[in-house]
Amino acid sequence: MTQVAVVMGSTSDWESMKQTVMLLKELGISYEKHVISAHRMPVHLQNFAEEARNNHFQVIIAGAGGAAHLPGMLAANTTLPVIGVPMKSHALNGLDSLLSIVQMPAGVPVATVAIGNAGAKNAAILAAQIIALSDKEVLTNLVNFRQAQTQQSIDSEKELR
Ligand code: RP5
Repeated sequence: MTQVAVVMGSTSDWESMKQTVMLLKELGISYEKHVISAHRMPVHLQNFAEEARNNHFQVIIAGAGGAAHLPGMLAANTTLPVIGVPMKSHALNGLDSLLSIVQMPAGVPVATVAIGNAGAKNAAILAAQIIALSDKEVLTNLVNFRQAQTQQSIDSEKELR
């Protein structure tokens, strides 16, 4: 059973979304990655979202840019948690993506993270935190990840000396 679906609107989103995949691997979470464009593949999008729970995914992470309707339309068609990652677009630096993803109407939430690489990484960690509610192995990986991150920050001070 694959735990997380990583969906992106275009292969052009991969540069950022590979950060998500790298962290999911580090946290020991299984994933599938898919390119599904909300505008160019609307029927695929609906079918994928409707079948996501039956396919045993626990969380969907969706990265999209510009008129970024992918996370919202996935959320509209599933009761699984959807985490939206706004891509840093060329025209508006990702502000367009952020506003498209974050401004969901009441009733259909998308957990929206930061624009670009930080958001792509945090999406993986947030997915891990959701999965860790019922998965002790992932919880252990998450705790170890946090401890290593804290230690790195402590050690980084030495570079200033
Ligand atoms: C969105 O449009 C994608 O998520 C991507 O960020 C943006 C541009 O897509 P391409 O024209 O590069 O395929 O659907």
